[in-house]
Amino acid sequence: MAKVSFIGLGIMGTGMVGNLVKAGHDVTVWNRTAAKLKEIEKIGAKTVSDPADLLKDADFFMYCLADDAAIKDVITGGHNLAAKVKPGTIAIDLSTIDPQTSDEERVIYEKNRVAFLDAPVFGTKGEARDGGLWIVIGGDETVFNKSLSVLKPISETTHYMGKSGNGAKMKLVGNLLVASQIVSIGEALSLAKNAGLDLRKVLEVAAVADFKTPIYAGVGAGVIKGDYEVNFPLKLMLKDARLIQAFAKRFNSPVTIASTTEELAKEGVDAGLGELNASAIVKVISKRAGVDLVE
Ligand code: NA7
Repeated sequence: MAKVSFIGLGIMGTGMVGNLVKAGHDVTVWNRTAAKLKEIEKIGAKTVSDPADLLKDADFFMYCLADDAAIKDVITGGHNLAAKVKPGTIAIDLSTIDPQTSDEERVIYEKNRVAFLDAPVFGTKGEARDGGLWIVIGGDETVFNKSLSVLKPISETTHYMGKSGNGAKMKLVGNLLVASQIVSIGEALSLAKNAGLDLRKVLEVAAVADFKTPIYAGVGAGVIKGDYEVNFPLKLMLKDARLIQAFAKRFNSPVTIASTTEELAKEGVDAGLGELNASAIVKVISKRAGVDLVE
């Protein structure tokens, strides 16, 4: 079993650590907010109070942090751990970040003879807790194969996407699809309500017709109950909408849905909904539409 150093006890990282421990790996964790370390010790992970202590003898250095700023604070600047990792370690970034930031990480690791994979994940709290994430990976294929012992326990699927950065790129492409579905179910339910349709019946049709998706089903079921319990916070969807646009701009590729998502998510975050589930974007849409979707 491998020695794994892990950073980030957010919604996603906490589930990942649980499954790495369950798989029998020797996991040591650091998190910025120290209070979360006490909790993770209860499930059998070791903890350190100084992140530099993670780097002594790890086989894998894994992290799942909120955004580019966090990566810059912890990995490539600030604590600058990328420059301090022992040669021979495999570093795996599971965060959703700009592919350019991922490339900055790769450059530092390469100088230090540390192999690096960008390996962001699809799925939210439930998939992280149940080891059912869908991971997309960029980097050297031999390194990817060597990392399966730590990627498999946290995932249902691992897709090797090719060269370094391709995992980060795939994640933004996928999140564009996620955003489009959350916005479209919000607009569709709001229109249906305004038009006098029974939303339960609308969702029944959406669950069987050729446009069915798990996102329409999951978000739809929550919205008609008024349940916005967080699995993936709205504030991170705003981050992703901005990342997608910056990424697409480099190719002059249109992403009108991402700019709509940014506008709606920002309105929600400004209204204090940022810590709710990303489906709270539907709250913004239904408010604009002048309807209450709770049935
Ligand atoms: P959360 O639950 O918001 O957790 C974010 C984690 O990142 C958490 O451990 C934070 O530490 C950590 N973080 C955030 N900013 C920093 C800085 N500046 N320095 C150190 N640590 C930091 O997010 P999720 O778990 O839902 O998502 C994680 C990623 O997966 C994200 O990219 C998603 O888009 C997908 P804290 O506990 O707040 O001290």
